[in-house]
Amino acid sequence: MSRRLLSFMFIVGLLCLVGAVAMAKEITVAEEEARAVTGMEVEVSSLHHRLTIGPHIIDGDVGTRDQRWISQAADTEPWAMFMLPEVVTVDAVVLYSGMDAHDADPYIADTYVIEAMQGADWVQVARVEGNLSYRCVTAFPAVTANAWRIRFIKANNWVDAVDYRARIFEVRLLQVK
Ligand SMILES: [Ca+2]
Repeated sequence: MSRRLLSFMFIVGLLCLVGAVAMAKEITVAEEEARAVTGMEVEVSSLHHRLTIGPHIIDGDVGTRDQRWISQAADTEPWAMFMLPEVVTVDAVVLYSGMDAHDADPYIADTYVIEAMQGADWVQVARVEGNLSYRCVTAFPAVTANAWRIRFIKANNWVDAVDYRARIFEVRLLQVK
């Protein structure tokens, strides 16, 4: 067997191993529900109208239109902040967004950053770009904090780009247990 073939087989084997590890880390909805941080308060940058309030994104309902937070059209970089009475250690965030609770909906949150308060500063722990999934799971190295924030850089991927509204069904911070 040539060295080139051996190298190729080694690389293929390595890729399979990396793939298997990535698969093993997939977070199921059951795991997400079991690990979701509770007892949070939420504050948001703006409201589309008086019924599209911030607490809707932590009410446990991930698929009902009327149970979303929707930000104001003119708020070009909306954000949602989550505050806790004590620190929690979190290693993933699940965000449900869009209009009709299905993948590739044009109103899904496209690009956003997840931040944790460290000392007096917001520190970025993850960035999502080009999201097309109604349920978007973002895993990152565990961070301990009592305040978290999601800043939407491109709050939806509607091509006309005249509508900057974030349409968020639910946000879950997943606690390391
Ligand atoms: Ca909800």
